Amino acid sequence: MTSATRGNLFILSAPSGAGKSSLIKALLDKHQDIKVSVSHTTRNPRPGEENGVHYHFVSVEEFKQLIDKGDFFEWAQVFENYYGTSKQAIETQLNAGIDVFLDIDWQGARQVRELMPEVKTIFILPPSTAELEKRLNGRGQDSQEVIAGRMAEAKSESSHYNEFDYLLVNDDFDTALAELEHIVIAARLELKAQQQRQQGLIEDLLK
Ligand SMILES: Nc1nc2c(ncn2[C@@H]2O[C@H](COP(=O)(O)OP(=O)(O)O)[C@@H](O)[C@H]2O)c(=O)[nH]1
Ligand SMILES: [Mg+2]
Repeated sequence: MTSATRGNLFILSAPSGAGKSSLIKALLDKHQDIKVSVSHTTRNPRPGEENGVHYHFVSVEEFKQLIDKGDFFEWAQVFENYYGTSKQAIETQLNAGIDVFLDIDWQGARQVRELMPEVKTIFILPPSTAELEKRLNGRGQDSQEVIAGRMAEAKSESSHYNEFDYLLVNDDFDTALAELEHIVIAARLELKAQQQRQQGLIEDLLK
């Protein structure tokens, strides 16, 4: 058996309300050979969120210990809470040839770009301010103030769109999903990876 070609690392960032979680979920459902890294966070689980599945939920104290131990590949404070990607979570999978997605913010993306310049980074925009407001409105139970706060956070995250390699607009979900898949497929076809994967064929054709 030949050693596996190393997997590609992707970052998906977006303001809350752009539909990032749904896109990642659909991508993973369709492609069993893609994984998303499970981050650590100090925020409280929301209803339906499971520890170890959506996030590893930890206390601020535990999070700081992990920082001190050097366990994080990247970490950031995102608005009120801490979030981080553990090194171990991604290295094993990349080495096994698995493509890994990080659902992280622009601050994390900056750190990963420094450490792994070959990372492919993707930013998702919502189709309009009106649609974003509709999506952030939730069930319409939140106050105008809460919604205005979410809109301000979304604007602040969106202002970093130009630091990314790819820019998607999530207007039609299926279109955005197909675009995301194309990015993954194009990355798999890059020369360096293909030279390794197709080594036997290339040697045979050129001998
Ligand atoms: N830097 C960094 N950001 C993260 C990490 N995990 C999640 N985030 C980001 O933190 C933000 C808040 O995530 P979350 O609490 O799930 O709320 P959401 O806005 O509903 O997705 C999003 O922009 C996530 O991409 C991480 O490990 N590192
Ligand atoms: Mg999320």
